[in-house]
Amino acid sequence: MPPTITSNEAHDFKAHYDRGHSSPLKENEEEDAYVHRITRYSDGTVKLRNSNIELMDQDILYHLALGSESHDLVEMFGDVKFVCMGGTPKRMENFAHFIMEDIGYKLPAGTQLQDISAYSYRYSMYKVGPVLCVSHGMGTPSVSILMHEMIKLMYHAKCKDPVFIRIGTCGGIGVEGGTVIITEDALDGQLRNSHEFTILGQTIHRPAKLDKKLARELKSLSSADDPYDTIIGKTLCTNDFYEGQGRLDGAFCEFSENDKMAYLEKLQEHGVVNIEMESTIFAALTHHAGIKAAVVCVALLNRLNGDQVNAPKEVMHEWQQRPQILVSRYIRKILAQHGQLKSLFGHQGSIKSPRRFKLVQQESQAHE
Ligand code: R2B
Ligand code: URA
Repeated sequence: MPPTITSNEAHDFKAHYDRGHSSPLKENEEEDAYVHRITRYSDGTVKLRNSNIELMDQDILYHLALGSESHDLVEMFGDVKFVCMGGTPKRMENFAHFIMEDIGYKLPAGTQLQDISAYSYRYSMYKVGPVLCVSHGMGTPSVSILMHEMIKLMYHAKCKDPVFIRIGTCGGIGVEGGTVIITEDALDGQLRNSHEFTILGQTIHRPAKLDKKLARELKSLSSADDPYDTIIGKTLCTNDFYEGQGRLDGAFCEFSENDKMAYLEKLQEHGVVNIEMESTIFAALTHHAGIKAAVVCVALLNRLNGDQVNAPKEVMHEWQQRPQILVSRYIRKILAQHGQLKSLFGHQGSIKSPRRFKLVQQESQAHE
């Protein structure tokens, strides 16, 4: 019998923990097994840690412009295996087109990708078969709202063992612009591997744990032929881009360049290789929901050399494709393992000959 989920799982988990453990490794395994037990039904579908939801007549996912009774969420999203999130609507739209091409997913003739959450005016969402591409905005509050609704969406849609991956940008520490960084541990501003929540006026921490095996698997998919490095390291997550990341170029700055460099060097000694603004909440909420997750970012600059993001637009555009390429390799690999990849070799959607397609397009445009 699965345990009944009480409204006070913090105590539940503490009691479980207080029974005494010998090694940290064992503690980790036990914690993972416990979280898995309370977040999955036996068929792998997502179980919520909130019994209020199933008692509600309907659940409106307000910021996604979706509802459990207004939409057939099982029909719309039941096949989702990968949820890829990134900051901007445009990047996620680009990723949706990229992954569509890469996994050889065909839309029915005459249809095109649509922003499913367009009417929310908050986040954007594109679905390409088993891949959901969602924008999450900037900073932890924005991600937090989205994560609650995405996890509930997984539950309502009866998705089985979904994997969440954040594809983002960051500042590198001691790494060059264009380097791809897979997060090993997400740290908050005080270098704690957790995310701090204030709930009913109380401060609580939830571990900001990502799936280490998934991080290694992603790293293994980087190629010696990639004209850039892909590394694994610790990520600092801040609540601000300027003072919070030790920049000298905000509207305010009350520390010296020496203070800034000493701070960045301290981070480096701690194994921190990049700074961004979403990883702790993303890691804490996926971990709390028992969802396997990873964060893959590209560095837009090396913060040891400066603060301004000033690489040319085309260069930045190419850099931002790099995490997408890695994640796409992973998705292709998993789909291929499950015999769900239509073609591994340069699939062109419904285009038989790209050269002839181009000619036909040019011909049509000439008659516009
Ligand atoms: C990276 O880039 C954004 C700030 O420019 C923020 O969302 C992040 O994590
Ligand atoms: N995103 C950040 O949060 N920091 C940077 O320096 C660059 C991108």
